[in-house]
Amino acid sequence: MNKQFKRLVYLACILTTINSCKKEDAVIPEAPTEVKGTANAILALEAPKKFANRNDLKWEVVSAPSELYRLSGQGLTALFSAVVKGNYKLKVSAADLVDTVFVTVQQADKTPSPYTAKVFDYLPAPGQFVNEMPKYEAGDTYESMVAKAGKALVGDDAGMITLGGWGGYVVLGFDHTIVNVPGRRDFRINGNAFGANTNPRPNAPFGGSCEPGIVMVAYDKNKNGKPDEDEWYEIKGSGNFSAEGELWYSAAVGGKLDTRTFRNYEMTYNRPVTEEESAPEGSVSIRNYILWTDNQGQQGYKIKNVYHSQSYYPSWVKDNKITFKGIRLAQNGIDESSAGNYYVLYAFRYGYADNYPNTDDNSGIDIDWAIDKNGNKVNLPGIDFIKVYSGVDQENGWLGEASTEVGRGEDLHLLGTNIATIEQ
Ligand SMILES: [Ca+2]
Ligand SMILES: [Ca+2]
Ligand SMILES: [Ca+2]
Ligand SMILES: [Ca+2]
Repeated sequence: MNKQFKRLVYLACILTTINSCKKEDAVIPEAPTEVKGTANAILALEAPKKFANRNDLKWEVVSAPSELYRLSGQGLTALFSAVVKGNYKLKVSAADLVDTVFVTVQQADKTPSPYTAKVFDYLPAPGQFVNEMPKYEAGDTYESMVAKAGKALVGDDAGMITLGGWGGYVVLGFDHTIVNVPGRRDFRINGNAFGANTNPRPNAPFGGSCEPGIVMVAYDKNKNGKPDEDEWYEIKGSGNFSAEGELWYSAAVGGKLDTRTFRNYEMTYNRPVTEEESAPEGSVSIRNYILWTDNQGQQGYKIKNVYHSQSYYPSWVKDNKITFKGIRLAQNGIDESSAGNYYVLYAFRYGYADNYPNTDDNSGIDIDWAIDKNGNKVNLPGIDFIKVYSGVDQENGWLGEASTEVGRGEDLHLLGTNIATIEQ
């Protein structure tokens, strides 16, 4: 019995072996890999099975109906996004092993809007336009103020909101993914920056009212339509590590501005103890208005000016202090009259909101400028969410504090705007 059983097992083994041998040897022509996707969305691709054990994969686009796409290969997977519908032919290879992936990109059911579609979060730091842009009314809460910021920034007749002084922020999103097209800038966030007409400085670089807002980006990795657990990346603007490369740097040093850049800055603003004008001097209504402290051991007061009498502290905030965190840029406002009456706020070279006029190429931002928290460049296929926060802490005499204004955001590809990048 025992002997017979062993024999059966032996035969079964042989049969199994032959069977699996047959499978391996059979030359079954592989059907080409075909994938369907939607325009202005991120599509996750997987390499065909035969690449399973390879770690030297290369992903390429062989033919496409438009240049406006991004393919970010990451080993056996890749992320693909395209602005235009049509048929894209991709090549996957690992040395001599080659295969083709066909991607059919269809238009989304709803035509995507090139403009900001939603505001998710809003908290300005104290500033002279806070409680005015958007307008605070008795009873407003954090939620209703976020909704008001949304009302201001969404739609064809979008207006402007203030982020207040350093650290104040807004988080917004689009109804589609903005594709990171290689070699081109991909979006801009409108502001109200403009150039000075009568700057007395000879051969001055571009300046006037430039109030750079630092830009962060994220894509909706967990695909729930919200910027929740998705990682944020910093757009590495020209002055995010140092202002030494800015054309006005030596003038700012000469003007005794604080030209230091802090990468991990924190600033706390305290609720003002009074809103009543004390003894006005020139443009100053209350000199010791809002007490602030920072994580560099410094402290001081924000000034209230005579032009804006409402509270500069966000009235819907119940806490008696607000702390903001982020990068603090070098001060860029130079008193070119040396008499306190002609401040020129100079532009950083690129990479910010409200830093160059909306019509200027340098207000365009390339998603390829994004870096992760360790400072490494990231290869993003596109983005869904944008955060902007005021980047400069400075009081500019009668002009008041530097404060980023934010208008609507624009997807440059959907608007047909082609702006070449600046290689970093
Ligand atoms: Ca790009
Ligand atoms: Ca501005
Ligand atoms: Ca999400
Ligand atoms: Ca401003």
